[in-house]
Amino acid sequence: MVRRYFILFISIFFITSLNAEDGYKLWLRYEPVSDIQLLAHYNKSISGLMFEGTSSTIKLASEEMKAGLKTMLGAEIPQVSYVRKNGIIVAGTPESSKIIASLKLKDKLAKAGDEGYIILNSKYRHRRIIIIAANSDAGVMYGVFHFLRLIQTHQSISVLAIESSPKTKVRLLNHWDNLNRSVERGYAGLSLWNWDKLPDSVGQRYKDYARANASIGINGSVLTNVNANALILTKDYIAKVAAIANVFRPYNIKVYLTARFSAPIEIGKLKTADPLDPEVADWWKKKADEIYEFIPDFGGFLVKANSEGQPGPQNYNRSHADGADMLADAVAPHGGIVMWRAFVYDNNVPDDRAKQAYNEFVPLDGKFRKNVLIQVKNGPIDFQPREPFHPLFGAMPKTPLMPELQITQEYLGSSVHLVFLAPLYEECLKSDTYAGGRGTPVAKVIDGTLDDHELTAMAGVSNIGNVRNWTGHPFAQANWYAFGRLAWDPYMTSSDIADEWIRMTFTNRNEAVERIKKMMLDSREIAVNYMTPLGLHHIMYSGHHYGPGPWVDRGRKDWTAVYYHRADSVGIGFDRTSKGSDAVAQYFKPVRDIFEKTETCPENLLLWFHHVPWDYKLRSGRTLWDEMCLRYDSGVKSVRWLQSEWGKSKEFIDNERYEEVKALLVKQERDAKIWRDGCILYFQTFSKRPIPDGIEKPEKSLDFYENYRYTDIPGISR
Ligand code: GCW
Repeated sequence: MVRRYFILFISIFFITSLNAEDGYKLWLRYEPVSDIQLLAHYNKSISGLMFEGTSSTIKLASEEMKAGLKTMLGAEIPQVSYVRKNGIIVAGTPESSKIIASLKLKDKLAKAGDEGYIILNSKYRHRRIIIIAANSDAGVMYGVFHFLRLIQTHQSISVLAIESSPKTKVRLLNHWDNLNRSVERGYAGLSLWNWDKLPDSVGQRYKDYARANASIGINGSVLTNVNANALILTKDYIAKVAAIANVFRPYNIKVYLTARFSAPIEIGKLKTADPLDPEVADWWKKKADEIYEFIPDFGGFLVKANSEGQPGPQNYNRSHADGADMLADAVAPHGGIVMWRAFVYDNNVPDDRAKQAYNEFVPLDGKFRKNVLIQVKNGPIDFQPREPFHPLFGAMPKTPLMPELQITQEYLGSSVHLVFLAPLYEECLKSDTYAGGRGTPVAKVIDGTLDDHELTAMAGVSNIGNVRNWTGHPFAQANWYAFGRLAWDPYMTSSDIADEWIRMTFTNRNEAVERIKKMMLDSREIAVNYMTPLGLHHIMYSGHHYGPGPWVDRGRKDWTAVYYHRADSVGIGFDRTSKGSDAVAQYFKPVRDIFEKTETCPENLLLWFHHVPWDYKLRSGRTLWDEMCLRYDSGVKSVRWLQSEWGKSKEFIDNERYEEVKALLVKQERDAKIWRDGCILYFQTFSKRPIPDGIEKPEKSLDFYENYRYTDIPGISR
């Protein structure tokens, strides 16, 4: 009897543990390969591992390979010291591996650079081998993750000719994490950095975080919020940061910190933070020296200055270049860099907010030290569901510019809405700036090839927190993943990224992959439709930015919605043409001419650049008003489509994540309706036109939407 219960217990445990997929493993699930033929192919091709080198990086790479292969192939692959049979994977550098040194790989390795790698089928002493070679152990590690990805995504390994190297040098996450563990615009729990317990205890999660980042090529992490706290620069905190850096190091990840510009006053007891004051410069030099004593490979500083209340050089009538250069001089002797944000705007300037960063920074081109990068958000306002690319891209040829993309969904449904952001990133990276004539996409500016910059970088504002699945929404993991992949190669397509991610995260069954991929690729446009169609922007509710707030008209002018949509009885939209704010003039020709005219302006940016009459005829033949209503409505209907597509995916997905996404899609539909109905009813007070036929009519009155309060959304303070 007891035995029977035991068996029952064991089988229940087994079944539930099969279903239990809480998302912690991200895309590194290493599911067993169930396709028999493929499994036979892998087993035939791989018989042993020969990892050469002694560093902790090589050690972790070889452990990763061993563990990954074990679960995927169901067999322990032994570490060997000789190539005595076919199928040995030889991994190392020309220094660490005689075999690699003996093969003719010089040219290929030269192209791989510091962090790249090559993966090849080759022969050694008449035996078939697989080579994973690089110039550094970090490169080998990246190659190992790539190789594992091939198996995770069920690709053949019989003809391998992979050469890969990152197109940007510094690929980092920006954490907007505060020292009290709250995360600004974070929707996935608390900060991963448990300052109370550091430096004594550094839990497993730090390691898992580093490993996940390494698997997608991320090599840096700014631990603290750009709205900075000077305390992080005090000795006790530096020791804590050093403990984190020690965990990250083997994964080739450097730590960076945000520097509060007024730190010399706040923690240094100086009277000023004037960057031209020698005492101030000296304070920063000493501070940098101190940090590097603890963390010899410290990456450098990220700075938000003179923006949204943060202190900066302008407090002393100095320029952004004065401030950046002073900090750059402090870290330069140690090889550090400074990332100075271009996200600046001033509510005292009665000019179009979209123009301010450009106006501020273009005159400073050429004035920055060599180790300074200017970090520019993808668009000129602020991480909207859709923006045109930032006009600074291409406009500062003497200065390396790095894009800042937002991974956390501040304006895109936080961790509740399914929105795959790769299409948004891709749209920006592929936008043709014409800075060097036709065919000068943003990607070419930031990978340094346009203006010959060695120092290149890309930053993503993290969506990671301490919730079990890291990002809240299971699909939000894909945005972290996509950022890493694009930082490595800004020319990748969203479709390829989604394909890999789905196969690694959910399933390799083609039918499901195709269906889920379509959901993901359409999801961003769906959100644009139910939130801000046709170029509308910044009409979110003030404060939380989650739901609609086109009626917000109080407070600081450029934080209101009416400042941006400008709806009136004539029409709607922000006139940024030469007759309006002339923001179009900041773009190169012919981009500016294309944006200037309503007939040539892409319709998805129409209301960004134009104030358009309600009856203006769009390319569809519909009036602006009708089209706008239609887009809002189609956004809602498309969320229902997402729901039904997800329903069809049920048999391919583990129960836990299936149900979680399903429940989130219910909320997403509710929220999409609130967006649609709230916006249509509000804008109707200006358009005075009927809601066209075929569109679901709002269930409630405008008053309801204006007063709606969410009670179930992460990150909304109550
Ligand atoms: O998007 C806005 C956010 C702020 C943020 C700021 C910035 C960190 O609403 O929360 O502050 O941008 O990027 O500096």
